[in-house]
Amino acid sequence: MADLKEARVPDIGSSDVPVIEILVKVGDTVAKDQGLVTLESDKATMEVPAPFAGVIKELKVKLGDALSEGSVIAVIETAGEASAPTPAKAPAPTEAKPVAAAAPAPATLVEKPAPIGGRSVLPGNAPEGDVSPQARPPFDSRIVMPGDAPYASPAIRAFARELGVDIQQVKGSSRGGRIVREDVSAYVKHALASGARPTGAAQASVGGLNLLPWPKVDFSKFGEVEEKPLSRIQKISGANLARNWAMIPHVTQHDDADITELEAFRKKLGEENKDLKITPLVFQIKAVVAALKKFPQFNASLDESGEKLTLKKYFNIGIAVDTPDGLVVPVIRDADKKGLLDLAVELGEISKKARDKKLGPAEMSGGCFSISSLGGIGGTGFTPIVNAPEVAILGVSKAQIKPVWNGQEFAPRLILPLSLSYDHRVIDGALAARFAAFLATQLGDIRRLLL
Ligand code: CAO
Repeated sequence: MADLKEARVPDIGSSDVPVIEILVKVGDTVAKDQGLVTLESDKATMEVPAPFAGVIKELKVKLGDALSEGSVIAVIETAGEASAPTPAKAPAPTEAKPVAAAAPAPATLVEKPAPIGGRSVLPGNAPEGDVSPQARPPFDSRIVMPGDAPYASPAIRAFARELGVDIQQVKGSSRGGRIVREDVSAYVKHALASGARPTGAAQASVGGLNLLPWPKVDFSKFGEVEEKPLSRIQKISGANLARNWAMIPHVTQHDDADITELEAFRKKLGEENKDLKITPLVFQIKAVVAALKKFPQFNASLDESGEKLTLKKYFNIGIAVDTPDGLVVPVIRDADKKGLLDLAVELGEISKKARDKKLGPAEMSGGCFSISSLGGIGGTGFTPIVNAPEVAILGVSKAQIKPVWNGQEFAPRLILPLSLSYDHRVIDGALAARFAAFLATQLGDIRRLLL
């Protein structure tokens, strides 16, 4: 009679080991000891075999999952035959441990004839008497990795991933079909010679951008040149910007705010506070805080796996400041608790500190959302890069008088261009459009902003 049984991870000597390959799919018929998944820790690559033969009914893991002893890998429908312990297919005694980079054999898991049905242990970890070393046949990748799944050590797999090579495509030249470094190199050389690019899992995997090398050009061949190293700030912010641009699917939503009334109020406020520089930016900070309260999805951070969002209940706003050495982003903390004049004072202080290179790391951390204002310079719109792990950033360009139709005539209005870049994994286009429209409404109606 058919029976549903769970295939679990045996004692693998460490916990939270990531799944790097799934060797079966739902509906597959698997033989006992056939590999189900490959786990790769920083020390070893291990294949977890099916503890019994049958049909895969359900797969409980996906690539990247971290597994520990007892984690369920799959539900297997067995044919009902007694899953009596059978002699294990295992590496020779010297190969009984999970392999390190240079070791010759994979960490084959063998069934333990224990009372707990189908529980397996690593040969090296098997309690005495479980598996007789004498009973183990010599290592053969075709036995421990049915279906000709390739065997390569963690270092070689990492090497292949670095080069964007699908290890499945590489033919192993070493004993038992093991893939060595030279096999991967030969594969790449052959692929390049034949005009093909390395293909496969790494190409589709996270971080596997598979980019062409940076062009090397001798510019002096074309005219006079001068070399100038980037500043420390440029190097740091450049690396962050490159990561954020490459890893975050950006979309930029553009909108306009009619700030005619706001500008009149700002001027009046400036006249009343002559010792203070009150720029449009303080109103934008206020409007952003109101928008973050209404759309909490924008006051959030996505974790590294891209699966969990942390929503923040505080309102710290990063302000991009242009300095002679490069871009820095000091943070105005608890902006929701500060009035316009407080914000103007603080903005003046952090801008000065930034330009005097006096900002400490604490003053540049803890941001929820950033504003990059180029309005004092010019422009009609741009696409700011999201400041990870934030999920959105507001770019502000120069306000200009434009003719706006008011139903009867074109009236001169001061129009402020807004460019909202956002992480499309977290924020949908419609939500971004609502956020930007809300910002425009806030900035267009000073009474709302001051509520
Ligand atoms: N439209 C029209 N005028 C604007 C404006 C806008 N959107 N924003 C500011 N202004 C005006 C200000 O009112 C001010 O006018 P006055 O001199 O007549 O008072 C003038 O432009 C200069 O403002 P500012 O730039 O000194 O002050 P700010 O508060 O607007 O901005 C700061 C402060 C620190 C954000 C800004 O100086 C700065 O460094 N911006 C650059 C940010 C940046 O580089 N972003 C790009 C990041 S991606 O590479």
